[in-house]
Amino acid sequence: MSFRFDVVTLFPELIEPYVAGSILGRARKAGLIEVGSTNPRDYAEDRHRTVDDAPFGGGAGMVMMPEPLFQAIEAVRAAHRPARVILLSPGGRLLTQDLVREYAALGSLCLVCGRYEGVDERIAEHVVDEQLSVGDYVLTGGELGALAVIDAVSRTLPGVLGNAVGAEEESFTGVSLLEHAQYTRPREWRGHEVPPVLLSGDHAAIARHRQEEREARTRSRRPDLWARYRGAGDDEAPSNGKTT
Ligand code: 9D3
Repeated sequence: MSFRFDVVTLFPELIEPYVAGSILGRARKAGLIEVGSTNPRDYAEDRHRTVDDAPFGGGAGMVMMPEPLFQAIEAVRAAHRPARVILLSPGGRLLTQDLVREYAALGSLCLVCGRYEGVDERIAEHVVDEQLSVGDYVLTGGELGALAVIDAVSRTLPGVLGNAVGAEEESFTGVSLLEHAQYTRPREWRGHEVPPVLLSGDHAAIARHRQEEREARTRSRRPDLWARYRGAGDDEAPSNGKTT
């Protein structure tokens, strides 16, 4: 059974090229995923096909009207019965790999993209199942968020990554620590050498080097992840043996 994604968006032309041009295109050809788009503008009620209006109470910008968005979501529900309807919104909960795994188990998703200053709150409150943000920065609309969800969910599905090791490794390591550095040929590039231990053939030493690098990087770049990693298990005698 293939995983079905439906994207509700005023800009369906933004979705297809990324899907077609990435590993998702291969997954689709292999019958592992399907991606559809539905445009709320097709459900506008006036001859100008209006989908936005000024905010009640005043303020800058425009708000997406509820009815065209609702009709588009209902059309997707009727046609494809998505397991969950998710509104991409800067005010939603943050996307994490744990959430990606939860979504991957559902089999189908409808991803609703806002534009302008946002969507009418009654859609957020009464129509969708949840709201999701992809990070604490401001995007122009939900489309990049929807693509992030499609990409992250798809790569967890069996068979999507050609090499099964990648998927297994990823799901196993999750994001508890940052990755170690990677190098390929040449062994000296513009005066910069590959760390000699990687050329030593000593697999235990290589594993140790990489683990130390992951910890050092995580500590300096992602103190939030480092605190969780260090705190995993017993808080007075960490099972990972780290004391700094
Ligand atoms: C002035 C207040 N802005 C909220 C931070 C208004 C606003 C800006 C940008 C409302 C919507 C948007 C469009 N962004 C998204 O639809 C969006 C988003 C994002 O901006 N950041 C991270 N994740 C997401 S998911 C959808």
